[in-house]
Amino acid sequence: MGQFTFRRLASVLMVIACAAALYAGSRPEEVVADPKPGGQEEQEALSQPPVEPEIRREGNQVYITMTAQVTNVEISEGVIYNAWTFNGTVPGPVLRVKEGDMIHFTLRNLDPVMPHSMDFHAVHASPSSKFIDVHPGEDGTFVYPANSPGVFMYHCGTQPVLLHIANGMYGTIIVEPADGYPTDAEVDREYTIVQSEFYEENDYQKFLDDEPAYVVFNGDDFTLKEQPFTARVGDKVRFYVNNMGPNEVSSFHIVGTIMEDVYLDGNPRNRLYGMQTVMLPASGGAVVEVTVTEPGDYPIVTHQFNHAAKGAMAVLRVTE
Ligand SMILES: [Cu+2]
Repeated sequence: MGQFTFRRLASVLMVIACAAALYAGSRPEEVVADPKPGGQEEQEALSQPPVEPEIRREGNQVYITMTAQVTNVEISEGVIYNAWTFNGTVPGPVLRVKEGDMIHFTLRNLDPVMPHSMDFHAVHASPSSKFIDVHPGEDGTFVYPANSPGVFMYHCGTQPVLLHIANGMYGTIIVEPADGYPTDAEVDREYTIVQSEFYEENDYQKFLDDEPAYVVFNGDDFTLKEQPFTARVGDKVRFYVNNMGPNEVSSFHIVGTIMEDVYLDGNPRNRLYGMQTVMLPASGGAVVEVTVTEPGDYPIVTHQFNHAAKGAMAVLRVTE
């Protein structure tokens, strides 16, 4: 996040250690292993412009092409994270398909250094043949059915997975139920909220050990406060919510409302009523519906308030 990361400090220390080792007459590689995988500096110097995903439908065959790329994103005002992304945004684009669709997915890896992959939680597939690495500069195409409706996480599944998710490679795919939700006709407007965490930039040890520095909705800690979701008094508002983690759960709550209908993981058969808070495990999703009865600003939070204080807050602005 800063210009001077712990990793750079480590590399400076390594140079000093190597110089000391040479001076002492031993070979430097015996003293300290290179902590930086090759090409990391090349990645850090890069910010590839976001590109739209290509999505084309022929009947129930859906052709989706997405990119893996390295792009700077603003996670807090003035705080830039050199992220690993799908299509240049964190989270990646919200995808929507229908139950019963066959997905023809192509991952175009624009990252010059690092292999990446795509693990769709929405599909039935053999991970060892369909969620495999696509190497720098290459395309990989995989075909799988989306047979279960829901709100699903997608993420890069390249090892170590924690490194790729914490660096920004995730998003949400909504698989619309073939017969819709029982409440479809009542819904006046709908929004998507994706919760995720940021740690010290690209620092795997901190991903493993530390508390998140930021917990955010839709990729940063300011946009959804400055530009609230909107509704009118009497509207029924649907939120597709999905927690990316990588490490923390979300206790999703909308202040001033009770959730009339909740579909856990977005499956219409997982219908719950009258909930105050929905627990979203890492990767978990839900469809959450509330009717707003009075004008005002309704904060949307994770009720784990240390995380809300670190950014995971939005506003639903209701007017007459
Ligand atoms: Cu990746």
